[in-house]
Amino acid sequence: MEEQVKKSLFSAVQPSGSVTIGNYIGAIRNFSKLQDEYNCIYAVADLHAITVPQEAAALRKNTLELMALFLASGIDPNKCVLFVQSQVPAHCELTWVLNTITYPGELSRMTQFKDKSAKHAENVNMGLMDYPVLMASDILLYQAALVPVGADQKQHLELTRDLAIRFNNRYGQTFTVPDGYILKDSGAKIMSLADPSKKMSKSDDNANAFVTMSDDKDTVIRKFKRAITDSDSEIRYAPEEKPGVSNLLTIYHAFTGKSIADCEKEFAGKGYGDFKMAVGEAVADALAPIQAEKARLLADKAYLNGVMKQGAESAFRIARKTLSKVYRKVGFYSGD
Ligand code: ATP
Ligand code: LTN
Repeated sequence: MEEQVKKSLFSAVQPSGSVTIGNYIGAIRNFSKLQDEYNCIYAVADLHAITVPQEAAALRKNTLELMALFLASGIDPNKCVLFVQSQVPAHCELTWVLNTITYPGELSRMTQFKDKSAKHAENVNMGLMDYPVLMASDILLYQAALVPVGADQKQHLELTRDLAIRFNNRYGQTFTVPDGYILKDSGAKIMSLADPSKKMSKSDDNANAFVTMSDDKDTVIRKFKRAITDSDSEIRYAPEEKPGVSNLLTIYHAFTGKSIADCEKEFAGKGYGDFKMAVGEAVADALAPIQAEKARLLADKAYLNGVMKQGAESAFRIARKTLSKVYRKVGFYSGD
Protein backbone atom coordinates (compact mmCIF):
# COMPACT_ATOMS: atom_id res chain seq x y z
CA MET A 1 0.00 0.00 0.00
CA GLU A 2 1.26 3.42 -0.86
CA GLU A 3 2.06 5.60 2.09
CA GLN A 4 0.73 9.17 2.00
CA VAL A 5 3.74 11.40 2.55
CA LYS A 6 3.05 15.02 3.41
CA LYS A 7 4.56 17.54 1.00
CA SER A 8 7.10 20.00 2.39
CA LEU A 9 6.42 23.71 2.30
CA PHE A 10 8.86 26.55 2.96
CA SER A 11 8.42 30.27 3.51
CA ALA A 12 10.20 33.12 5.24
CA VAL A 13 9.78 36.77 6.16
CA GLN A 14 12.60 39.27 6.62
CA PRO A 15 13.03 40.97 10.02
CA SER A 16 13.68 44.23 8.18
CA GLY A 17 11.27 46.47 10.08
CA SER A 18 7.82 46.51 11.61
CA VAL A 19 5.58 43.91 10.05
CA THR A 20 2.55 45.49 8.34
CA ILE A 21 -1.01 44.22 8.09
CA GLY A 22 -0.13 43.64 4.39
CA ASN A 23 2.59 41.13 5.36
CA TYR A 24 0.17 39.59 7.82
CA ILE A 25 -2.77 39.19 5.42
CA GLY A 26 -0.65 38.22 2.41
CA ALA A 27 1.73 35.85 4.18
CA ILE A 28 1.97 35.28 7.95
CA ARG A 29 -1.66 34.61 8.87
CA ASN A 30 -1.84 31.87 6.23
CA PHE A 31 1.16 30.01 7.60
CA SER A 32 -0.64 28.44 10.56
CA LYS A 33 -3.50 27.28 8.32
CA LEU A 34 -1.10 25.08 6.38
CA GLN A 35 0.57 23.34 9.30
CA ASP A 36 -1.69 20.29 9.47
CA GLU A 37 -1.70 19.55 5.77
CA TYR A 38 2.01 20.03 5.03
CA ASN A 39 5.43 19.64 6.59
CA CYS A 40 5.89 23.35 7.14
CA ILE A 41 9.25 25.02 7.54
CA TYR A 42 9.22 28.74 8.35
CA ALA A 43 12.19 31.04 8.81
CA VAL A 44 13.04 34.53 9.98
CA ALA A 45 15.23 35.57 7.03
CA ASP A 46 17.88 37.67 8.79
CA LEU A 47 20.58 36.83 6.24
CA HIS A 48 18.33 38.41 3.62
CA ALA A 49 17.64 41.44 5.79
CA ILE A 50 21.28 42.62 5.81
CA THR A 51 21.26 43.09 2.02
CA VAL A 52 20.01 46.60 2.84
CA PRO A 53 21.51 48.60 5.73
CA GLN A 54 20.34 47.44 9.18
CA GLU A 55 21.30 48.60 12.63
CA ALA A 56 22.61 45.63 14.64
CA ALA A 57 20.49 46.26 17.73
CA ALA A 58 17.35 46.83 15.65
CA LEU A 59 17.94 43.66 13.64
CA ARG A 60 18.24 41.60 16.83
CA LYS A 61 15.05 43.18 18.21
CA ASN A 62 13.13 42.67 14.95
CA THR A 63 14.25 39.03 14.82
CA LEU A 64 12.82 38.31 18.27
CA GLU A 65 9.66 40.29 17.47
CA LEU A 66 9.04 38.40 14.24
CA MET A 67 9.59 35.07 15.98
CA ALA A 68 7.04 36.10 18.64
CA LEU A 69 4.61 37.28 15.96
CA PHE A 70 4.87 33.96 14.10
CA LEU A 71 3.99 32.14 17.32
CA ALA A 72 1.27 34.63 18.31
CA SER A 73 -0.38 34.19 14.92
CA GLY A 74 -0.80 30.48 15.50
CA ILE A 75 2.33 28.73 14.23
CA ASP A 76 2.86 25.71 16.47
CA PRO A 77 6.58 24.92 16.88
CA ASN A 78 5.68 21.30 17.58
CA LYS A 79 3.98 20.97 14.20
CA CYS A 80 6.32 23.13 12.13
CA VAL A 81 10.02 23.80 11.94
CA LEU A 82 10.40 27.45 12.98
CA PHE A 83 13.89 28.91 12.98
CA VAL A 84 16.23 31.84 12.39
CA GLN A 85 18.04 31.56 9.07
CA SER A 86 21.51 32.67 10.27
CA GLN A 87 21.48 29.86 12.88
CA VAL A 88 21.62 27.22 10.14
CA PRO A 89 24.91 27.62 8.20
CA ALA A 90 23.77 25.31 5.39
CA HIS A 91 21.90 28.26 3.81
CA CYS A 92 25.17 30.10 3.12
CA GLU A 93 26.96 26.89 2.16
CA LEU A 94 24.43 25.93 -0.49
CA THR A 95 24.34 29.52 -1.74
CA TRP A 96 28.03 29.30 -2.57
CA VAL A 97 27.53 26.18 -4.68
CA LEU A 98 24.44 27.56 -6.43
CA ASN A 99 26.35 30.77 -7.21
CA THR A 100 28.57 28.72 -9.46
CA ILE A 101 25.64 27.79 -11.71
CA THR A 102 23.99 31.24 -11.69
CA TYR A 103 24.68 33.86 -14.37
CA PRO A 104 25.08 37.54 -13.41
CA GLY A 105 22.52 38.54 -16.04
CA GLU A 106 19.87 36.41 -14.31
CA LEU A 107 20.33 38.42 -11.13
CA SER A 108 20.82 41.92 -12.52
CA ARG A 109 17.49 41.78 -14.33
CA MET A 110 15.44 40.95 -11.22
CA THR A 111 12.81 43.62 -10.52
CA GLN A 112 13.45 43.63 -6.77
CA PHE A 113 17.20 44.10 -7.33
CA LYS A 114 16.54 47.02 -9.66
CA ASP A 115 14.04 48.62 -7.26
CA LYS A 116 16.18 48.16 -4.17
CA SER A 117 19.38 49.32 -5.89
CA ALA A 118 17.58 52.50 -6.94
CA LYS A 119 16.33 52.99 -3.39
CA HIS A 120 19.68 52.24 -1.71
CA ALA A 121 21.95 53.70 -4.39
CA GLU A 122 24.65 54.30 -1.77
CA ASN A 123 24.78 50.58 -0.94
CA VAL A 124 24.36 48.39 -4.00
CA ASN A 125 26.23 45.36 -2.70
CA MET A 126 26.81 41.82 -3.95
CA GLY A 127 24.44 40.48 -1.27
CA LEU A 128 21.57 42.49 -2.71
CA MET A 129 22.28 41.01 -6.11
CA ASP A 130 22.69 37.50 -4.72
CA TYR A 131 19.47 37.71 -2.67
CA PRO A 132 17.54 35.36 -5.00
CA VAL A 133 20.26 32.68 -4.87
CA LEU A 134 20.11 32.68 -1.06
CA MET A 135 16.33 32.43 -1.34
CA ALA A 136 16.70 29.47 -3.72
CA SER A 137 18.99 27.81 -1.17
CA ASP A 138 16.38 28.30 1.56
CA ILE A 139 13.78 26.51 -0.49
CA LEU A 140 15.90 23.77 -2.09
CA LEU A 141 17.64 22.67 1.14
CA TYR A 142 14.28 21.48 2.49
CA GLN A 143 13.14 19.84 -0.75
CA ALA A 144 10.06 22.08 -0.51
CA ALA A 145 7.37 21.32 -3.08
CA LEU A 146 5.40 24.46 -2.25
CA VAL A 147 6.32 28.04 -1.40
CA PRO A 148 3.55 30.37 -0.19
CA VAL A 149 4.54 33.93 -1.13
CA GLY A 150 2.96 37.09 -2.45
CA ALA A 151 2.97 37.89 -6.16
CA ASP A 152 6.05 40.14 -5.71
CA GLN A 153 8.20 37.04 -5.12
CA LYS A 154 7.17 35.16 -8.27
CA GLN A 155 10.29 36.09 -10.24
CA HIS A 156 12.53 34.78 -7.44
CA LEU A 157 10.61 31.55 -7.39
CA GLU A 158 11.07 31.18 -11.14
CA LEU A 159 14.84 31.50 -10.67
CA THR A 160 14.71 28.88 -7.89
CA ARG A 161 13.02 26.47 -10.29
CA ASP A 162 15.59 27.23 -13.02
CA LEU A 163 18.50 26.61 -10.64
CA ALA A 164 16.99 23.34 -9.35
CA ILE A 165 16.48 22.08 -12.90
CA ARG A 166 19.95 23.24 -14.00
CA PHE A 167 21.65 21.50 -11.05
CA ASN A 168 19.60 18.32 -11.52
CA ASN A 169 20.50 18.23 -15.23
CA ARG A 170 24.18 18.79 -14.58
CA TYR A 171 24.70 16.56 -11.54
CA GLY A 172 21.72 14.17 -11.47
CA GLN A 173 18.43 14.33 -9.55
CA THR A 174 19.08 16.24 -6.31
CA PHE A 175 16.44 18.91 -5.75
CA THR A 176 12.64 18.96 -5.73
CA VAL A 177 11.51 21.62 -8.22
CA PRO A 178 9.14 23.83 -6.17
CA ASP A 179 5.87 25.49 -7.13
CA GLY A 180 4.47 28.79 -5.86
CA TYR A 181 1.44 28.50 -3.64
CA ILE A 182 -1.13 31.24 -3.55
CA LEU A 183 -4.02 30.54 -1.17
CA LYS A 184 -7.50 31.02 -2.65
CA ASP A 185 -8.42 33.83 -0.33
CA SER A 186 -5.06 35.51 -0.06
CA GLY A 187 -4.67 36.77 -3.62
CA ALA A 188 -5.33 39.99 -1.76
CA LYS A 189 -2.59 42.49 -2.17
CA ILE A 190 -3.01 45.18 0.45
CA MET A 191 -2.38 48.66 -0.92
CA SER A 192 -0.90 51.76 0.71
CA LEU A 193 -3.38 53.85 2.71
CA ALA A 194 -1.74 57.02 1.39
CA ASP A 195 -1.58 55.98 -2.28
CA PRO A 196 -3.79 53.00 -3.18
CA SER A 197 -1.97 52.49 -6.49
CA LYS A 198 1.14 51.28 -4.57
CA LYS A 199 1.41 48.17 -2.39
CA MET A 200 1.51 48.65 1.37
CA SER A 201 5.19 48.31 2.29
CA LYS A 202 6.95 48.41 5.65
CA SER A 203 9.78 50.45 4.16
CA ASP A 204 7.49 53.26 2.93
CA ASP A 205 8.84 56.66 4.02
CA ASN A 206 5.33 57.79 4.95
CA ALA A 207 4.29 56.05 8.20
CA ASN A 208 0.63 56.85 7.44
CA ALA A 209 0.82 54.60 4.37
CA PHE A 210 0.89 51.42 6.45
CA VAL A 211 -0.53 49.94 9.64
CA THR A 212 1.89 47.77 11.58
CA MET A 213 1.01 44.73 13.64
CA SER A 214 2.09 46.62 16.77
CA ASP A 215 0.21 49.89 16.23
CA ASP A 216 -2.11 50.71 19.17
CA LYS A 217 -5.83 51.32 18.74
CA ASP A 218 -5.59 55.12 18.52
CA THR A 219 -2.84 54.93 15.89
CA VAL A 220 -4.74 52.35 13.84
CA ILE A 221 -7.92 54.46 13.88
CA ARG A 222 -6.04 57.66 13.09
CA LYS A 223 -4.33 56.03 10.09
CA PHE A 224 -7.62 54.68 8.72
CA LYS A 225 -9.34 58.06 9.22
CA ARG A 226 -6.65 59.62 7.02
CA ALA A 227 -6.75 56.88 4.38
CA ILE A 228 -7.18 58.14 0.83
CA THR A 229 -10.57 57.28 -0.70
CA ASP A 230 -12.29 59.33 -3.44
CA SER A 231 -14.68 62.24 -3.88
CA ASP A 232 -17.63 59.93 -4.48
CA SER A 233 -19.52 58.56 -1.46
CA GLU A 234 -20.43 55.03 -2.48
CA ILE A 235 -18.95 52.09 -0.57
CA ARG A 236 -18.53 49.59 -3.36
CA TYR A 237 -15.80 47.10 -4.34
CA ALA A 238 -14.31 48.25 -7.67
CA PRO A 239 -10.48 48.12 -7.54
CA GLU A 240 -9.94 49.98 -10.83
CA GLU A 241 -12.48 52.73 -10.29
CA LYS A 242 -12.33 53.01 -6.51
CA PRO A 243 -8.94 51.68 -5.38
CA GLY A 244 -8.93 53.32 -1.94
CA VAL A 245 -12.42 52.18 -0.91
CA SER A 246 -11.81 48.69 -2.38
CA ASN A 247 -8.58 48.38 -0.38
CA LEU A 248 -10.43 49.27 2.83
CA LEU A 249 -13.15 46.73 2.00
CA THR A 250 -10.46 44.07 1.41
CA ILE A 251 -8.87 44.85 4.78
CA TYR A 252 -12.26 44.79 6.54
CA HIS A 253 -13.09 41.48 4.87
CA ALA A 254 -9.69 40.01 5.82
CA PHE A 255 -10.00 40.92 9.49
CA THR A 256 -13.70 40.18 10.03
CA GLY A 257 -14.07 37.13 7.79
CA LYS A 258 -17.26 38.65 6.29
CA SER A 259 -17.62 38.34 2.50
CA ILE A 260 -16.99 41.44 0.39
CA ALA A 261 -20.67 41.44 -0.66
CA ASP A 262 -21.77 41.39 3.00
CA CYS A 263 -19.34 44.19 3.80
CA GLU A 264 -20.82 46.29 0.97
CA LYS A 265 -24.34 45.64 2.30
CA GLU A 266 -23.32 46.53 5.83
CA PHE A 267 -22.16 49.99 4.74
CA ALA A 268 -24.83 50.71 2.11
CA GLY A 269 -26.03 54.30 2.56
CA LYS A 270 -23.36 55.09 5.16
CA GLY A 271 -20.68 57.77 4.78
CA TYR A 272 -16.93 57.32 4.41
CA GLY A 273 -16.35 58.63 7.95
CA ASP A 274 -18.39 55.84 9.55
CA PHE A 275 -16.89 53.29 7.19
CA LYS A 276 -13.28 54.23 7.98
CA MET A 277 -14.03 54.23 11.70
CA ALA A 278 -15.53 50.72 11.44
CA VAL A 279 -12.51 49.42 9.49
CA GLY A 280 -10.14 50.95 12.04
CA GLU A 281 -12.06 49.42 14.95
CA ALA A 282 -12.22 45.99 13.30
CA VAL A 283 -8.48 45.99 12.61
CA ALA A 284 -7.59 47.24 16.11
CA ASP A 285 -9.86 44.62 17.70
CA ALA A 286 -8.31 41.85 15.59
CA LEU A 287 -4.78 43.00 16.43
CA ALA A 288 -5.36 43.26 20.19
CA PRO A 289 -5.20 39.53 21.07
CA ILE A 290 -2.22 38.98 18.76
CA GLN A 291 -0.40 41.92 20.37
CA ALA A 292 -1.18 40.62 23.86
CA GLU A 293 0.11 37.14 23.02
CA LYS A 294 3.19 38.60 21.35
CA ALA A 295 3.94 40.72 24.44
CA ARG A 296 3.53 37.67 26.66
CA LEU A 297 5.98 35.70 24.51
CA LEU A 298 8.51 38.55 24.34
CA ALA A 299 8.56 38.64 28.13
CA ASP A 300 9.58 34.97 28.13
CA LYS A 301 12.90 35.10 26.35
CA ALA A 302 13.94 31.68 27.63
CA TYR A 303 10.96 30.14 25.88
CA LEU A 304 11.67 32.00 22.62
CA ASN A 305 15.34 31.00 22.75
CA GLY A 306 14.27 27.39 23.30
CA VAL A 307 11.93 27.46 20.30
CA MET A 308 14.70 28.90 18.12
CA LYS A 309 17.21 26.32 19.30
CA GLN A 310 14.86 23.41 18.69
CA GLY A 311 13.92 24.90 15.30
CA ALA A 312 17.53 25.39 14.23
CA GLU A 313 18.37 21.81 15.19
CA SER A 314 15.45 20.35 13.26
CA ALA A 315 16.20 22.57 10.26
CA PHE A 316 19.86 21.57 10.36
CA ARG A 317 18.96 17.86 10.35
CA ILE A 318 16.92 18.23 7.15
CA ALA A 319 19.27 20.71 5.48
CA ARG A 320 22.37 18.62 6.19
CA LYS A 321 20.99 15.71 4.15
CA THR A 322 20.51 17.85 1.07
CA LEU A 323 23.83 19.65 1.52
CA SER A 324 25.77 16.35 1.87
CA LYS A 325 24.17 15.13 -1.32
CA VAL A 326 25.14 18.34 -3.12
CA TYR A 327 28.72 18.23 -1.80
CA ARG A 328 29.05 14.61 -2.97
CA LYS A 329 27.68 15.41 -6.42
CA VAL A 330 29.99 18.37 -7.03
CA GLY A 331 33.00 16.29 -5.90
CA PHE A 332 33.95 17.64 -2.47
CA TYR A 333 36.10 15.07 -0.66
CA SER A 334 34.49 13.96 2.60
CA GLY A 335 36.94 11.34 3.82
CA ASP A 336 34.49 8.43 3.69
P1 ATP B 1 10.03 45.79 2.17
O1 ATP B 1 9.13 46.99 2.21
O2 ATP B 1 11.18 45.87 3.16
O3 ATP B 1 10.44 45.38 0.80
P2 ATP B 1 7.72 44.15 2.44
O4 ATP B 1 6.74 44.86 3.31
O5 ATP B 1 7.46 44.17 0.99
O6 ATP B 1 9.18 44.62 2.78
P3 ATP B 1 8.64 41.36 2.73
O7 ATP B 1 9.38 41.00 3.97
O8 ATP B 1 9.43 41.56 1.49
O9 ATP B 1 7.73 42.67 3.00
O10 ATP B 1 7.51 40.29 2.45
C1 ATP B 1 7.04 39.33 3.36
C2 ATP B 1 5.82 38.65 2.78
O11 ATP B 1 4.70 39.55 2.80
C3 ATP B 1 5.98 38.18 1.33
O12 ATP B 1 5.40 36.89 1.16
C4 ATP B 1 5.21 39.21 0.54
O13 ATP B 1 4.72 38.69 -0.66
C5 ATP B 1 4.09 39.59 1.50
N1 ATP B 1 3.62 40.97 1.29
C6 ATP B 1 4.39 42.09 1.36
N2 ATP B 1 3.65 43.20 1.17
C7 ATP B 1 2.36 42.79 0.96
C8 ATP B 1 1.12 43.47 0.70
N3 ATP B 1 1.05 44.78 0.62
N4 ATP B 1 -0.01 42.73 0.57
C9 ATP B 1 0.04 41.38 0.66
N5 ATP B 1 1.18 40.67 0.90
C10 ATP B 1 2.33 41.35 1.05
N1 LTN C 1 12.21 37.24 -0.15
C1 LTN C 1 11.11 36.86 0.70
C2 LTN C 1 11.55 36.34 2.03
C3 LTN C 1 12.17 35.02 1.83
C4 LTN C 1 11.51 33.84 1.35
C5 LTN C 1 12.51 32.83 1.31
C6 LTN C 1 10.21 33.55 0.95
C7 LTN C 1 13.47 34.70 2.05
N2 LTN C 1 13.68 33.39 1.74
C8 LTN C 1 12.23 31.54 0.86
C9 LTN C 1 9.93 32.25 0.51
C10 LTN C 1 10.92 31.27 0.47
C11 LTN C 1 10.14 37.97 0.86
O1 LTN C 1 9.05 37.68 1.10
N3 LTN C 1 10.54 39.18 0.72
